[in-house]
Amino acid sequence: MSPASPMSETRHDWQVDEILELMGRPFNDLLFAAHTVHRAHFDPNAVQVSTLLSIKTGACPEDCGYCPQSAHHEVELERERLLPLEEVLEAARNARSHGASRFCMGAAWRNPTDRNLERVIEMVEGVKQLGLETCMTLGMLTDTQARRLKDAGLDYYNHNLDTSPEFYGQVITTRTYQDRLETLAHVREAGINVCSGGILGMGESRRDRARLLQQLANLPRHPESVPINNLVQVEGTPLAGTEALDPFEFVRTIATARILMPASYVRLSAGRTDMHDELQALCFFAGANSIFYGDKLLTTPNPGENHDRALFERLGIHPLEHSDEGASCETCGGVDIHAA
Ligand code: SAM
Ligand code: DTB
Ligand code: SF4
Repeated sequence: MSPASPMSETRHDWQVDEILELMGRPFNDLLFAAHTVHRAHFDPNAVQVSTLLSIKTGACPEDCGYCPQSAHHEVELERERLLPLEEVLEAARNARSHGASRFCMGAAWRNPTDRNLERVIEMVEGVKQLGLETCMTLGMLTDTQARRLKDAGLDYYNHNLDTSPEFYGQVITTRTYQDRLETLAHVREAGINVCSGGILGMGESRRDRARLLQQLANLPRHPESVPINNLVQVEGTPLAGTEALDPFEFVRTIATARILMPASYVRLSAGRTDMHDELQALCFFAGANSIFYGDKLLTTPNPGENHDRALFERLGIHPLEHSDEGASCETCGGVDIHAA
């Protein structure tokens, strides 16, 4: 059975040449394979919807070359201290009333201090009480911090590998790839669902994209959620002015992620404001089944809700109420076994 067979076993031993072979197939062959895998594991017309809120904006000590929130870059950005609890809950209520099933809170930190952790824990507890799934992205976590968040009821933690181990040093120098892998291990060991992916269009090669996917797919368990961001170029960041990625290359990466991590939610993440609806539709066909909803990501724009609602309608897509509803695997009937 070929590696792209819908019934192929979930693997954690992908070789980069196998991934490059998949990525380099004729476009229609790759999309057919990815869509077949997608259908075997998910309702192809259901898309999970998350809303993002920046709970602490700007002045980040890290030097990530893509990021408008880094204190190392000259970007026009209003800095904000950690938001008060009530403001966060108000935004979460609003997200819920607009159909989001998950509320993701992001902070521009290298890592949370223990004092800040206590404050974000109140946010997790409050948002959960509203009946929403919770996700946080706060930078690096120790094992103790991850366990504290788990005890508070955190459902997902987002921490991206961003790119290949080889290209990484050209984008970020203030923390290592190994630091990121360690945070992911702490999150996994604490029993929190892992959300981890990367950014395309930073000037990396196809091999770098394959290596990123290899790192994610060969983790001991696949991340439950895999955000694939297209670089949002922000004036003042070192990566502004990078040559845009061929959109078909973006779709190829989504399709390959779907084949490598068949039961994971693949999120068509940042960068949608620069994509035509046709390109987004191709991404959904290739296996993307999650998006951020709402007119802002953390600091940059996102297509407005009305636009996304109209797009879903035109494509016959419906938003998922809860992410474990989406799994419809013909082999096992559930998502957990695959993510094992
Ligand atoms: N500070 C925390 C961290 O880096 O882990 C959490 C917030 S950080 C903004 C979350 C993720 O957003 C980054 O890992 C990166 O993948 C993504 N991101 C940031 N700026 C971006 C941009 N300009 N375009 C696309 N993705 C971006
Ligand atoms: C992810 O992979 N993408 C989101 C979320 N995780 C936190 C963030 C995208 C940020 C885009 C730039 C900005 O809005 O500041
Ligand atoms: Fe800071 Fe996160 Fe932006 Fe890096 S990506 S500069 S860690 S907010």
